[in-house]
Amino acid sequence: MAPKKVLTIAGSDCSGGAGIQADLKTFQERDVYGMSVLTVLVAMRPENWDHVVWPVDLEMIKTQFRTIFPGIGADAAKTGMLPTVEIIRTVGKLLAAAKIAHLVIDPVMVCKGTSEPLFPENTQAMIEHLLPIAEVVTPNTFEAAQLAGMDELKSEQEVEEAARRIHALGCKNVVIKVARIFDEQTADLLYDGQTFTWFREKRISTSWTHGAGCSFSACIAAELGKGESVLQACKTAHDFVYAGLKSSFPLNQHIGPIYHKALAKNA
Ligand code: PXL
Repeated sequence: MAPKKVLTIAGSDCSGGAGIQADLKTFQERDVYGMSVLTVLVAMRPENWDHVVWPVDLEMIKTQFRTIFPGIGADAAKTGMLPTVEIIRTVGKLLAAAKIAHLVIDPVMVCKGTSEPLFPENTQAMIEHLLPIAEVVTPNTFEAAQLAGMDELKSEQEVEEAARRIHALGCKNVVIKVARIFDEQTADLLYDGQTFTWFREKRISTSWTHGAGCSFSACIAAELGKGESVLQACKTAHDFVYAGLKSSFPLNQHIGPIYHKALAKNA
């Protein structure tokens, strides 16, 4: 039987840990056929790992998109880094017109190690053009606070309140990735508009977490594409990333990715 087809619309992280590189590795691990629409190229200066960001020409983004829709079709899609308001608006319109069965929006605002949004004006554009068409949106706590219009999230109650507010923006399901609030725990919170489901783990003490967020949303898209429920897709993504984090490793003194093969090897 032919594999399900899943599309990532995201940026290139030439270090291989995040962006489309992480998404395609995740798709391979989850046994779906991965395709990509590249929105931006990201490179890092070797001295200090400062990011250099080069958006892809809008016409070329549209041309790539048309290769997939209507050219091929996909069972699910996810978005990652979309660097400009214009690109967010265009991708939102293309996705809405394509009527994709399953759409996961990863509202990427920062890269690991940076605390300011790369493109602050993009938050409003994501709220307007992407959240209303999302089946699942997967912010980290920083992105969740920005989308919800809240200050830094510091408690379980505040994370749940942010999930409520983001859900009210029109997406069907919200998953907030809680990496840093609790001392002993990492957790993901799924809110479907009715029920809060917490996936909790003992916290892993590592700095090598690059690509965890991208891989999480990619895994959800893969599982939805294969016909899993949102709840099961989130559980699998949680387990996939947690296993990857337990086996994460440094590339250099600045950065270290999760290990995408970890869940399969330990299984
Ligand atoms: O981890 C966020 C992220 C997403 N997409 C691309 C990136 C990064 C961080 O480096 O480079 C392309």
